[in-house]
Amino acid sequence: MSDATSTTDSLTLAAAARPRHDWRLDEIEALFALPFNDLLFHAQRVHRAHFDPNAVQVSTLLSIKTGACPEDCKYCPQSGHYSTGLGKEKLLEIEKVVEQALAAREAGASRFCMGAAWKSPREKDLGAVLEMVRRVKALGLETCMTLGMVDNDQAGRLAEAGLDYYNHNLDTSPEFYGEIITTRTYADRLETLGHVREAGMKVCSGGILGMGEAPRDRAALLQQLVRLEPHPESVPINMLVKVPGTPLEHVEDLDPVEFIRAIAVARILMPTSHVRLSAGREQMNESTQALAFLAGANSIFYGERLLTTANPQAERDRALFAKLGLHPERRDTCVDDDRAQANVETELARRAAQQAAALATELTYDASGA
Ligand code: SAM
Ligand code: DTB
Ligand code: SF4
Repeated sequence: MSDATSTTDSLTLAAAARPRHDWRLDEIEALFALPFNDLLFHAQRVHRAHFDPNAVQVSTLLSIKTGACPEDCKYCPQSGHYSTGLGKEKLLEIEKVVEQALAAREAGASRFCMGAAWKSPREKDLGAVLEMVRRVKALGLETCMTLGMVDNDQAGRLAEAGLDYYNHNLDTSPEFYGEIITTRTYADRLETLGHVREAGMKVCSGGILGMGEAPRDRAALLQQLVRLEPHPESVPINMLVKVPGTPLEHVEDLDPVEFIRAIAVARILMPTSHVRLSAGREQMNESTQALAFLAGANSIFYGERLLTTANPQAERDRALFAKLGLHPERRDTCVDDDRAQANVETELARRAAQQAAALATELTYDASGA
């Protein structure tokens, strides 16, 4: 064994035993520079110390408010600064959200993530958002929201309504950040993450790769994430989805091997966090996805849509899981199973009654018009 490998051996074993927050940039860069096989071996070993290596957490995403966002994130199809063909939509009705959550539960998701294209939630929308959390949670699903920046009071109210996770990404390194977003600062993002943590919610925070960043930016992003105490419970690693009309539409592709390296390093640095192979799977082949799971990714978005772009069809993911011998991870218990089942039945009965009432109105209207 070479000296470099044995040093990494003791570093990664120690990291697996006691998560660290003080990784230096040169240490992180050294992990990135390992021979690929060594890196994957270390990552897999750390992964196995904390997780069932064949279990993958499954979340489904829903955009509850799409488009016309005031922020200028260069990667994002929902920014009002770019012409991507997305119109401005209103906040979805609560019933529509519950309907989609029921479908996600039926399809096997354990977490339901709701995203809004806001700088931050407005008071007039918060009541409906809180009700969405309560209703989705009652179905026995874990709940996650991503609504932009939140203050202490908003975070507290979301937590009180039963929100389990709040997603707010750092996106990239502090050094590259200004090239991508000018309308909110890195410090703003860290402040929101602080409010989420103080309110007692779990933190979901990660970034996007393939935006034209340098290798050092990928290491520096991970360094920022590991500085959070505790580490984010959920770390989404997105591969940029290049959407026509956004300024990053024509950026050069990131080599998939570099993407897998970042997943493996994230796994080593944050040994007890779920690392999510997030946006970009629709553009990835099965082998790249298999390597991502080997590197320690243990969460995905499941269902044919992310927020506004495509994700693999559920059927394709089920086939991939079967091929790789993976299984969905069981959710954390949020409400007890019997109560969740009773709530699901109440929601289904409510839906059936609404449909019957709508049909009756239609028939009455037809009859009176005849
Ligand atoms: N508006 C909220 C915010 O940004 O705080 C929440 C929704 S936003 C769409 C959630 C995350 O999706 C972003 O932070 C970014 O990491 C990711 N994202 C957005 N567009 C993407 C793209 N084209 N490719 C990959 N990830 C993307
Ligand atoms: C995250 O890190 N990725 C998700 C979720 N958190 C909200 C969003 C991906 C969005 C991809 C582009 C789109 O579909 O609009
Ligand atoms: Fe708005 Fe979020 Fe898109 Fe940025 S990433 S433009 S904040 S929806």
